[in-house]
Amino acid sequence: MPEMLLISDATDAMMTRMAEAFTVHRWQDHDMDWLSQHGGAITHVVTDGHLGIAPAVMSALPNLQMISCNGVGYDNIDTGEALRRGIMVTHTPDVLNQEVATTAVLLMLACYRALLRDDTYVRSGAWETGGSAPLTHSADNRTIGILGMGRIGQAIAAKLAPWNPTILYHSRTPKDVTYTYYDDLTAMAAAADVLICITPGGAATRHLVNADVLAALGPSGTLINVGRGSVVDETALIEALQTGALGWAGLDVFEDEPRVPQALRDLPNTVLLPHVGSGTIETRAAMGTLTVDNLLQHLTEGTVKTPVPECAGL
Ligand code: NAP
Ligand code: 8YV
Repeated sequence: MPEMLLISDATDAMMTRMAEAFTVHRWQDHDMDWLSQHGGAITHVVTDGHLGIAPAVMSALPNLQMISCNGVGYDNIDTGEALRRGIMVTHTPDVLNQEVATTAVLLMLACYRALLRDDTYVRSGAWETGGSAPLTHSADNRTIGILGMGRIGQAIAAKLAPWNPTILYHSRTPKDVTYTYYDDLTAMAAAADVLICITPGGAATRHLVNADVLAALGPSGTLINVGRGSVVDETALIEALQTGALGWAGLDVFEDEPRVPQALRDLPNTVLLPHVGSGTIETRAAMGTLTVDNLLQHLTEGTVKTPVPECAGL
């Protein structure tokens, strides 16, 4: 039987299908010494966008043919090295678009309507003695800038329609959409009430959202990040939220997950989620199915359903 290395978690449904075709080695049960002995037997890897594959592990797999990533983001997989070695890399685009878009809208509404503050007001009993809760601001009719108008960015824009927004967007190249393109992120932030980040991570997008962008978004502005933590300068974000230079932040992703700075946790004007943008049973099942579909199709036919763009020509 062919042998594979499972770096990430896998659902029971994924395990059943993978074990029918492969001897599955779980990385959590092994170490580099084991890999130096057995690495030559492994042809396939399953991982996720967070764990990726460490360069030392990839180097210890001389006969690796394919890496199937259970997630659309793959910034922790060295696709340059994969391409050089002729290793196919796949990911899970599209099947999670709607879920991540729901998470972005959820965070935006929670910020505007102070959902966590008002929930605490009821649970703590403060309502019984304190009278009506303070008013919040409306999420309707806002100008919303989307950083990254790709598959998920477009799903977010569509899902926001009932709130009657004006949608702006920034990416390196304009897209075939009806929204207003800005080639300058800071200028877009200055024009927007809300900035929603949904670009990939990695060196090219690191700290795109810096102190200048946050200052442009301003004291009544709201930052939503459902892309990658590395896209936002977290130190600058904390300072902007502490000083009131920025109004609110709704964050699903952080620079050093799962460690979230205490300062962010202490702030009343943040809503924080543990990277659950795609984290429903239904969407994770769809992602898992596509992850294993790619794996098995590569094994049996030498083709895949959803290669990452860098490997599409392999
Ligand atoms: P996609 O279709 O490839 O869209 C990415 C968008 O980002 C494109 O519009 C791209 O346009 C833009 N972009 C890329 N590099 C940029 C740069 N340096 N500056 C400005 N814009 C840039 O990807 P997707 O499927 O929408 O997914 C986007 C990302 O969301 C994933 O890579 C992942 O990191 C994140 N994600 C997070 C969760 C979560 O659980 N929170 C779940 C799924 C995905 P240009 O190439 O023209 O610049
Ligand atoms: C996953 C994600 O939680 O798809 C992505 O890029 O960030 C999330 O859907 C992540 O890949 C870990 O599985």
